Amino acid sequence: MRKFLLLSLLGTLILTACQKQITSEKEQQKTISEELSSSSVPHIRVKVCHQNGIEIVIDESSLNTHIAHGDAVDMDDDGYFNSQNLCTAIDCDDNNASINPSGQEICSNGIDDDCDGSIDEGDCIPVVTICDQIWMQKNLDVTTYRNGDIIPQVTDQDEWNALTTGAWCYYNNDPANGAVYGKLYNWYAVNDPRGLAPKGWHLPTNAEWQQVINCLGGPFPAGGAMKEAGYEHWWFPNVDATNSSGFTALPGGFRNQAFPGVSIGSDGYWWTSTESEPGFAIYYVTDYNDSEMAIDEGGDERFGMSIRCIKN
Ligand SMILES: [Ca+2]
Ligand SMILES: [Ca+2]
Ligand SMILES: [Ca+2]
Ligand SMILES: [Ca+2]
Repeated sequence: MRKFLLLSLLGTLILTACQKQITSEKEQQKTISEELSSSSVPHIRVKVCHQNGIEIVIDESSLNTHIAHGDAVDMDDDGYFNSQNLCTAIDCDDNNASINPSGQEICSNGIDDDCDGSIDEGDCIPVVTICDQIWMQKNLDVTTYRNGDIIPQVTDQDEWNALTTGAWCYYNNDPANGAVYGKLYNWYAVNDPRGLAPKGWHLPTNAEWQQVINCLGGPFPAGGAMKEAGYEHWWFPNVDATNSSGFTALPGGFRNQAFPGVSIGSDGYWWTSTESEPGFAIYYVTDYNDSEMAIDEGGDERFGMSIRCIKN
C-alpha cells in the first residue's frame, strides 16, 4: 500500500512537471508569434502573374506556393515577369531592374539589356563612368516617353515657339544632324511626368552636373576634359579638348525663338532637370574657344537643347 502511494505521488509529480513544461513551451511559442506579428520589419510584397493572366501582389511568404503552381513572378519589381505569362513579355533577368524588355541596350557590357535575344546590338547606347556616375556617352535620341507615348516632332518655327508641352526637333530640321548630335528637346519634354529618359535612367539635376564638374576640377578644366578632342566636329582651336573624362561632348548647337538651329560646331548645350524660375531652367554649355563647362540658369524653357542621361 505504501509502495502504491509512493508510486502514485511520483506519477503526479512527473505529470505536473510535464504539464508545466508544455505550458511554458506554449507560452514561448505565443511570445514568438506575438513578436513576429508586432514586428516592425515590413513583409516583402511580390507581384505575381497568375496563369489566368491576373496580376496580384502577395506576401513573400507564400511565394513558393505560387511558383509551384506555375505562376510567373516579378522579383526585381521592374514590371516584367520572369517566365512565360499572360501579363507581360518575359523579364530575361528578374534580379536586375535595369534589364527588361523596355530596358535600354548598353554597348560593350556583354549583356542583353533589352531582352530581345541580342547582346550589345546595333542601337545600343555607349556609356561612360565618370566619378561614380554612369553617363550616356551620346546625346539622347528618343521619340517616345518612357511609357511609349509619342513626343511630337515640331519643325515649324511659329508652332515651336507657341509650345507649352514637350517636343523635339533636329538641329535646322535636318535629320543628318540628328545622326551625329541626337535630338534637341524643349524643357517641357525634360519635365514631362511620363519620363523622357529610358527606364533605368534619368535626366541629370543641376546637382549631378555640379558633381561631375567639381570632380573634374571645376568648370574650367572640366569643359576640356569633357569635349571630344580634334576638329571633326568642333571648330578650331577647340581649346584644351582632351576628352580625358570620356564624356565626348559634341557641339550640337541649340534651337531658339528665332532660328531652328544656332551654334552647331561652336557650342554644345545640355539641359538639367532643374528649373531656376518659372519659364527658365538651368543648362550647361561648352564652346570651342575655351575649356569651361559653364552653367547658365537662364535657359528659356522653349529652347531646344541636347540631353545626356544618367543611370539611376
Ligand atoms: Ca522583373
Ligand atoms: Ca529585370
Ligand atoms: Ca539586346
Ligand atoms: Ca548590352
